Amino acid sequence: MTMRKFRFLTSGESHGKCLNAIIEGVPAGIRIKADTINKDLSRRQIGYGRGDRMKIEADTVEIKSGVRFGKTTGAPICLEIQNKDYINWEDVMSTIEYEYLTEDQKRKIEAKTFTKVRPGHADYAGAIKYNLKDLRDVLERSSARKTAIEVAVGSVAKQILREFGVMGFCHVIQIGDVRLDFYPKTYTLIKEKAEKSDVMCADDLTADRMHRAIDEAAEAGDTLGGKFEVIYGNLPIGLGSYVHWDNAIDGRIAQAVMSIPAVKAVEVGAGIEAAGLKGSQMHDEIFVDKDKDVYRQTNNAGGIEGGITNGNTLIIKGTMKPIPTMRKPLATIDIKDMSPAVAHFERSDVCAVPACAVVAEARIAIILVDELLSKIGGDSLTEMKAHYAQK
Ligand code: EPS
Repeated sequence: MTMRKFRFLTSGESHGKCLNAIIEGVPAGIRIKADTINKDLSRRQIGYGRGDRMKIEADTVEIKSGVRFGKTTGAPICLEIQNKDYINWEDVMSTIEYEYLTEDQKRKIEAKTFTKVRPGHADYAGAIKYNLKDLRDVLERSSARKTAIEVAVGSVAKQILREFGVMGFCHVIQIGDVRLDFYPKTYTLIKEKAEKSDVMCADDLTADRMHRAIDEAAEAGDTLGGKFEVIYGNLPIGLGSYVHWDNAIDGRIAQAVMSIPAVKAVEVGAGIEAAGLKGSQMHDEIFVDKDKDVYRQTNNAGGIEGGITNGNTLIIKGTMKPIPTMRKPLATIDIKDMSPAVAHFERSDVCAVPACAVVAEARIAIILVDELLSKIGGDSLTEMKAHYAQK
């Protein structure tokens, strides 16, 4: 993703020492709280159907630079999350040259080496692309563990957006074949109910059915995917553009969500339902009230027209496939000798759709803040606010 104003890189492996990010382009004077980041990190960890790894980790961020007395200084911001599990993987993840390792260390590494590719994972294509013989070298970075630090970056983005009244949330609308059919009436209600649910579902009965579906999948050694929705309100008109295809904000958001591990589809507003609607049913008619304020009675566009935010609520849906690491493994091959095999299994999650929703909420915040900074600019919050008032 080419970022324009809010740029960042992350590093870190699933069982390595830590996950890091360096963010560049955050104006000075923005209040950034580690506690707020930590709340988002723990939201990503909750979720009925997560595996034993989540009992080990209690993700917390350390802000290592760019913030002084609670506010950004304009300098790059460095964030770090320690992997608590690293203590169990120190030898396996060693950076020291192999010949200098002890026999005991080599035995531990051997025990964690694997060559039986998991269908649906990055294992096979990744091993061939990078010429890697031990699939651990693929797993470690392809793992969804890295989304923890992305959520921390997204949380910084959300704290910038909040200064401009832009707020978002996410909720789960499907797990396996269990769908949320009845939405609470307002976004506030959906948010409140979903926040209290360990499957992030805004309806208690549907949440119970989701629990049962996860239990059944777990018993069968299987996994489940699902669908989530991310909502952002109070966005200004004019983020994104139609002038070039890579400026369209729907395209940028789709890329940001589609590249979350296991995401297979992204929808904007009415999304795939639009195929079956007539033009007269799809498009949101425009009205003005007595003060000449523009309003609409529908939002099938999901807040974007012509690749530009149109002032309505942003509505994005994402579809996640079932997790490919399975207790009842699938038929595959062993890349050591290309013989038939059953896929590798260590431990895994049965369902991570709520976590995926939190990651999508974070990644969308990153795109929104990048677009906001591109539109209004400013080296400090004061300057940004002055520009925003004139927009
Ligand atoms: C993952 C496998 C599991 C998940 C992990 C993603 O980790 P482990 O192999 O250590 O049990 O828990 O997700 C996270 C660690 C996380 O923080 O989301 C995988 O193979 O992608």
